[in-house]
Amino acid sequence: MSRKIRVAAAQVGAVHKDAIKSETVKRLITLLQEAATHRIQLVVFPEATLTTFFPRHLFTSQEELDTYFEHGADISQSPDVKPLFLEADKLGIDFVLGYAERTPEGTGYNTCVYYSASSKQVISKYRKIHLPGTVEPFADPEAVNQLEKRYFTPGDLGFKAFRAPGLVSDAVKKADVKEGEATVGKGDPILGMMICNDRRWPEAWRTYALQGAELLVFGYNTGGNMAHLWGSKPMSPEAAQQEALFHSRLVQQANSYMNACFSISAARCGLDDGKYDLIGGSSICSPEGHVVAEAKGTGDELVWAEVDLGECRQGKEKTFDFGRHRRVEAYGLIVERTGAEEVELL
Ligand code: CDV
Repeated sequence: MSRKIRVAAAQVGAVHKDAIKSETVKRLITLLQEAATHRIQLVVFPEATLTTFFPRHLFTSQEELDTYFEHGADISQSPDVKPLFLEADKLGIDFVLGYAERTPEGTGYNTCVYYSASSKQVISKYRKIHLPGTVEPFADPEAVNQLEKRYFTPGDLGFKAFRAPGLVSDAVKKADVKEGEATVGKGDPILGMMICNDRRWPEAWRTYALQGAELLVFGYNTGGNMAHLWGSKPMSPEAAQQEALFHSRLVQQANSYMNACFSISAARCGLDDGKYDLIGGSSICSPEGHVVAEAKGTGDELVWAEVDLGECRQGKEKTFDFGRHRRVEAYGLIVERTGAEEVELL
């Protein structure tokens, strides 16, 4: 039984503040078409792919802010974005797309959806849970802001793993299972979605891994020079970028290994408005923590690989066989306490 699938991260370079959404979508379609030439089955696009990373700006006009959001309940019907869904149908490629969502009730979420070409519908939605940054801009006018706490509400959909149909040919289906038959690792691929800052939180990965996730996917917008946000010591812009890239790789490789899953990360990168740099480094990582494919530059670029989900079994059945080795009786604080409290002074 083969559990090989061909997957890609579609890295997207600079998208300026005044970029026209339909033009940006054309770039995504070009990446999708390139994916088709490699017989890719799943393409992951970045966080908030459709616009510049607007949470770095302070908007005083609600009308202007709302131009960066998708409105309505169904992204696949958004006039600017619909051509991407139609192309995916034509090419038979699943995709994950990040975008800013304004619900009909007016709530703003940092969202992504999984579109299944074989089902011809969105089969899963995730809303970013860990919102970094501040509500108010930094006092220093030179600082790069991260106003996600101002513009978005923490996601309300949890970390819900799901199976994607049509990616592996001989997946065991519920209806065909005989009594007592073992099905672990034989069904349709189990996926989980995160968005950017979520990748730095092991709780997110572990919650998915506890549902058997074999492939975690996420897009990101990570500034190369965010000293105000990180509180980092002074360093050159080049050193700051390298440090940001190092941490991005570190969390992806370590968490893929510790949760025995593949992962795909897709960067929005490059120099927005000739001023705001975002790191690249889109990659595909194995359950043993190795990078199997990685972006070379900071522009539009397809990063792809054929991965065998069967390779997750080693970690899931040996080192990280949760059922045999986890000790939940010792982990109470993880859910009882949010912030750290130092132990008593001596
Ligand atoms: N978009 C993000 O969530 N960015 C955060 C930092 C740069 C604020 C990140 O964790 O990469």
